[in-house]
Amino acid sequence: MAERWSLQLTFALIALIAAIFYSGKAQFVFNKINQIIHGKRGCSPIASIGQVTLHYFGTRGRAEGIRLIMEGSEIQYSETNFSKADWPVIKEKGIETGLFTFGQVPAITTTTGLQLVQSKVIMHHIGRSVGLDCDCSDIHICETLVFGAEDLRAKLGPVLYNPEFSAKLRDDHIQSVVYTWLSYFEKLAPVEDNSTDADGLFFASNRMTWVDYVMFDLLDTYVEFGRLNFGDDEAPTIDVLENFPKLKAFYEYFAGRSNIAKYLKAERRVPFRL
Ligand SMILES: N[C@@H](CCC(=O)N[C@@H](CS)C(=O)NCC(=O)O)C(=O)O
Repeated sequence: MAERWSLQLTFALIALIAAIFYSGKAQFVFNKINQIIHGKRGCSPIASIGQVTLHYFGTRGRAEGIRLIMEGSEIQYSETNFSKADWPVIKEKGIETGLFTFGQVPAITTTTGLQLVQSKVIMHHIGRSVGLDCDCSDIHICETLVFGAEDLRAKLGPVLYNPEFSAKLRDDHIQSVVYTWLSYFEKLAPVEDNSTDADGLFFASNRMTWVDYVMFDLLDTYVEFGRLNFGDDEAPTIDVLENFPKLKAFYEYFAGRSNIAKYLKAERRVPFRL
């Protein structure tokens, strides 16, 4: 009797798998099962990652997006905050142990035994662990935004860390690079849409995702860049979002979310430029 049942069950399982396979919906079904198992939204949710140690200098730089998503998601974290003087020794050690995969930071280690580098990979991984992954149907939109953000971001370092950095260099960079790129992002920015169930301004999936943190961090970096004070009345600060109403609305909406608003004002937040 038991044997007959197990045979029937095996046939039923094979029939189910075949039906899912030939319907072309296998990916959809697996994603749904994954969502149910983890109780989190998004294309590829994962289990919680525990407490995090962020390995970075005591500056905002490429770690700030990671701090923002941890603050917004109430993930407990501590930081190494090493100095530039200590870096050569720390770097050698990190390469030796395998923590700094490419000899660079940010990196994270977690109480669940994870170690990871690359700022956007870390943000995505954290996002997946707290239900902030994009929907599967939006992955290409999210990747476009993140890769675009990375392209713009890569142009900032050489200007900001140029030993000759001045108000003129800042203003030239804003006029010739930042405005052009913000005009591209303006076209992708969210608008209030009452026909969806979105309860705020989000770049993808009609809800908050890790990509909103990437975009906010990018915009905040340039807002701060435009506000840099050179102690000179001849070099007034620039409101970089002034002519980008959709980006400005997103920026203000996101900055006003309660955990983010608290963090933006917190004393522990390091200044934009030391
Ligand atoms: N694509 C990497 C870039 C990392 C990167 O450029 N890290 C810099 C600090 S922001 C670094 O580690 N510099 C020290 C070095 O290269 O020795 C990311 O986004 O994490």
